[in-house]
Amino acid sequence: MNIDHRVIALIDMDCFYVQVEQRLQPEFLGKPCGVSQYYTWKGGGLIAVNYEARDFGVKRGMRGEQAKELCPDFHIFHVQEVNGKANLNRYRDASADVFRVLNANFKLVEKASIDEAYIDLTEDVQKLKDKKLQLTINDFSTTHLAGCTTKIEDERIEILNKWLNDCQLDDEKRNYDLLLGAYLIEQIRKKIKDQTGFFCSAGIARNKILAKLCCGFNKPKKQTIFTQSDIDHIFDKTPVQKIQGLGGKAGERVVELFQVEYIGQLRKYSLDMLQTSMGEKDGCWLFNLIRGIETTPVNNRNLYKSISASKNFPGKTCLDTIDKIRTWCHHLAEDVFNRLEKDRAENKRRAKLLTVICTLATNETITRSCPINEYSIDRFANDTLRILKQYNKNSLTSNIFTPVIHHIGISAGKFLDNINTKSIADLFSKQTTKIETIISTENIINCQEEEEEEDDNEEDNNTEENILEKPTLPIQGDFFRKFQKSDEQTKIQLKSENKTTTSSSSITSFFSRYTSNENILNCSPNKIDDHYITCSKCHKSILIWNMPEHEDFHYAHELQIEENKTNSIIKSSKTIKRKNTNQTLDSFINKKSKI
Ligand code: TTP
Repeated sequence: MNIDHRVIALIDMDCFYVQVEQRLQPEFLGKPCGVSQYYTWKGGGLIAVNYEARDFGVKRGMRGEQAKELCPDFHIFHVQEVNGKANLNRYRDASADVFRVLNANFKLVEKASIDEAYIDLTEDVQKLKDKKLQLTINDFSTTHLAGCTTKIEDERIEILNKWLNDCQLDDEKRNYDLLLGAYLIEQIRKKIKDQTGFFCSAGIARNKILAKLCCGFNKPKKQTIFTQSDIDHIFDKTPVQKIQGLGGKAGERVVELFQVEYIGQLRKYSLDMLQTSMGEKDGCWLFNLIRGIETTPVNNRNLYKSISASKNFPGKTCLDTIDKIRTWCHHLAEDVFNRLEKDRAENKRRAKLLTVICTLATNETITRSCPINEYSIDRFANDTLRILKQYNKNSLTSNIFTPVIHHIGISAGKFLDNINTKSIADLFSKQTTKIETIISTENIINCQEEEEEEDDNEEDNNTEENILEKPTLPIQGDFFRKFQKSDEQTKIQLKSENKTTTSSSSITSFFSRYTSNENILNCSPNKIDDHYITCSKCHKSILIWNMPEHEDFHYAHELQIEENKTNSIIKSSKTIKRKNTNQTLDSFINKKSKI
């Protein structure tokens, strides 16, 4: 398959959590609404806001009370709490409804988050070509072209109509497959609406990055096509950090290093210059990207890699007795157990590894894993408690636990696929014949003590299942590590190189070398968006609220590798000092939620 002729779509549900709530309470349809989590302080923090409310200036991250000041009719839905902890099941179930529709209609669907999916439409489009459809503007009632920014409907229709005719008449049919892709996405979006009640938006392009970028151009309830000829003029106005993979720190580095604001400004740098500054892989990835080439495939992935539950206990809410810890171990175990059971029934698989993560008042974060021999709330809770008790400095007879606990998470992962429900008992019994292993790592994080506030410290501590290898851009080179080490040095080097900017003809010749598939190196930087942060281990960017589970995955994964290597019973502790000592994940999240 020629990678440059792929047709990729990104479907993104509009203000998803709000729509889920409105489906349950349709009387709020069309009214300004938002969803808040932990309704205890100033109306709770808003994690989703619908478009009616956005018109009043209400934004995610605001407090419910602030939203009401801006929009007195604003209605707040609250995330359900079970045992004092956010329960996201209703959103997960709604997401499953959407994915059922997508999977029933397309072969290659990748779940990118709870409300986002990439679809590789290339084959579907080829099949559609054989049908020789005569498409008209009426087939594209919500379609926009990325290069056309008009808000006037008549103008949209006129411009799109012209493009549509050009596509169908063009002998080379250069954009015809994008048009067919857009046609398929118009259809599927209607199906999603009919079958789930939810509206969504979409982007249609040659690759995932462009599809993701243009999906946001005309939200909500619309879709946008990004053609190759749009790239230069759109990139000239697109801030570097708007590109997925170049958000957050990664984008900051690029901006700082190359002294640019917009992604298109990087076009003046030659491949050599980019590679000299960023390393071979990252430089090449960026060089291709700014020319609209990005080869990351859509991975057919719909299942979560781990199922997790976690809870923060900031300030005075810390867990300081065995009784409290036991209760929470039970709550978290119950949450994970229920979702594992559902997952087993639906997906015919079972988790093999339980990972417990805990942050103590000493700023240590401990991660330990043990095999899952059976699905049982008591077993999960007891294993977790047993692990935690090892860090209690008090006597075994005392109910007091020192140092106090500020966070507990448990995560079940390492799934064994294709299990036959009848043989589950067998599978578990086989597992129990193995010597039970408890493997441990201790990861010391220099956390800053969180300022004690109201419950808002708990925000974003969702227990969202993680798609740990999701939106996989391949792990890239060591651009950021390199930058951290020698920023100044590289900057100076670039400044001098900048004086001898490569001429456009030489860029073209470079470019032509890199447009054949063999030469487009599969190299990608971190995937960072507004809501993404970079994982220090794999350098992928991860949705902020998925980070705790993502980290769990690494620990569990590393532990499993260790286990396989030595097949030992108990592994010695391993201490990893984190590079970023200034900010904990929690403080990052909490700060963000206060914006
Ligand atoms: P998003 O897709 O980022 O946003 P959205 O669907 O609410 O709105 P948009 O139309 O702009 O895409 O997130 C999907 C859901 O994930 C969102 O409805 C609520 C939840 N979420 C959180 O719980 N915490 C967060 O920090 C973010 C960003 C989202």
